[in-house]
Amino acid sequence: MYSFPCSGNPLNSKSFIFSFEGCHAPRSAGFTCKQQGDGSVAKARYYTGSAPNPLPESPPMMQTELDLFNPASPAEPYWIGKQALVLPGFALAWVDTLLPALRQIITRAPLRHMLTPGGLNMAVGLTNCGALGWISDRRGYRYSPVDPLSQQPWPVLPDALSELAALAAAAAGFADFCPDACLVNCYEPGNRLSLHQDRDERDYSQPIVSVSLGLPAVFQFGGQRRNDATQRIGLRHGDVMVWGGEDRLRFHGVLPLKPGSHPLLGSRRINLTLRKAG
Ligand SMILES: O=C(O)CCC(=O)C(=O)O
Ligand SMILES: [Mn+2]
Repeated sequence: MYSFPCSGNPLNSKSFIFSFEGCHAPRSAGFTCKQQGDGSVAKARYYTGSAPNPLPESPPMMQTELDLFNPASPAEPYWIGKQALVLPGFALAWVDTLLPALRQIITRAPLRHMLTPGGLNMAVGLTNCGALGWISDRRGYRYSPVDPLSQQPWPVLPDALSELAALAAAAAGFADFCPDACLVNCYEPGNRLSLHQDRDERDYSQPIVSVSLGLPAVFQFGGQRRNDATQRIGLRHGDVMVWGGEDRLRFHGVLPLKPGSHPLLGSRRINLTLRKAG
């Protein structure tokens, strides 16, 4: 099991080995994704393009909590908005590369509980990789090219993560997505993320790609207004969500994480949110 302490590790720049060579993600029009994990190999096909018209009447989004803990094979991708797509199991083929990379990121830029502008500590542990990192403190929410803890640039975005994000975005109809920011969220049981919009980025025409690892969670996907009804979407280890275009500013959040233990990540959920911030 990988150890990702939410309180963070001491800074250790010697262990950091990635070099950033720019975003050179493939721009393929469709591909086959291999599922890994329990030894079996499942194949799922993902397509680029826009949402089917009409949207499926009953996408498999109303999973019960029990379903979420069942290690079933990934379902087919499904749309939860005109430009919002859930890709179950999409990241599984990258997990073996992502986990050691994440470990190095967290060693260099430890997870920390950032201060809200109101002076409270956030429950979810956060860090970043990429040219820009999302931060919060008394001065507000913003992107910074340096980690305020070390005054050093954030660890580079691993190529595997850029590639995964570009392919997932392309599957949802967003060609040439080239993220420059990856926020790492580490949830422990009981942690939640209240409804919010992602609006600290410059260009809202760029989508958001969100990768879930570890314990399952229930994601809330609302509307353009805070009080709009929300859909509940079960997100499991390896699931990826993409939302952009007319769905880019929809309110969203995460319900309190249920206790549990994931074989690879233990008692936590890690979410990687990739954005084009600058
Ligand atoms: O953890 C998640 O699935 C969502 C994270 C999120 O919305 C954010 O970091 O802005
Ligand atoms: Mn968000």
